[in-house]
Amino acid sequence: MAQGALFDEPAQQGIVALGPEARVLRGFALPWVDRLLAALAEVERAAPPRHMLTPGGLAMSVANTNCGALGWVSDRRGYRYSATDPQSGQPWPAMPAAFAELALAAAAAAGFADYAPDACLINHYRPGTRLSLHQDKDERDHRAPIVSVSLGMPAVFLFGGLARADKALRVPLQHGDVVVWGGVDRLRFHGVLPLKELPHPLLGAERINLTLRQAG
Ligand code: MD6
Ligand code: FE
Repeated sequence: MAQGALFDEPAQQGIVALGPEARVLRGFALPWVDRLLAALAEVERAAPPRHMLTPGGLAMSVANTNCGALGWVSDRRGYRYSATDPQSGQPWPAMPAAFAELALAAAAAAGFADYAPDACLINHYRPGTRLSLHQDKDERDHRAPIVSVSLGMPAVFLFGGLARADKALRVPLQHGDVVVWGGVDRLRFHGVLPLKELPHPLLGAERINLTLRQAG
């Protein structure tokens, strides 16, 4: 049975409910992929992906960069949003129109109107890369949705509860899938299991995740 039925709404083709205000939109980004990848190449020419340091001083296994008015950064001082790229001292590249359009459409399809993302974190995963369970709490508004776009190699997304120890759902994500979580589900713990080496026809042995937020 589609999980949508658990949340008192008709199950819709390609939409899976992970919570009252959390949805997986299967293949939702596929019509945007060409525009996303072209825009991504432009963004990364100006702000190349890099392995930021955790507050503990270790290099993150994910390589990341940002676009939009604000970018998520990590270093020995902690996690925060910054209007400039610490590597160049310049503002982050502007949010490409295709990113914003996709994020708005996905948020609307998941029940969130008036979404205005001002930050997009771009994560690059290789085989073996993982993202440990965490909550996204560095944004000003802890209810505005997060829109997470998967490109390239498949991954298993962990979607837990409001406490770290809560059992996490294991959600397989494919190229083109979009996950949206906000409202009562916004502070749920989430992460990504270590990636298997399952090269993708378009992107090879890489997974790219675009995570859009209303941060400021
Ligand atoms: C992902 N990323 O890469 C999801 N959250 O699939 C995140 O959930 C995330 O990379 C907060 C800060 C950095 C991140
Ligand atoms: Fe996160």
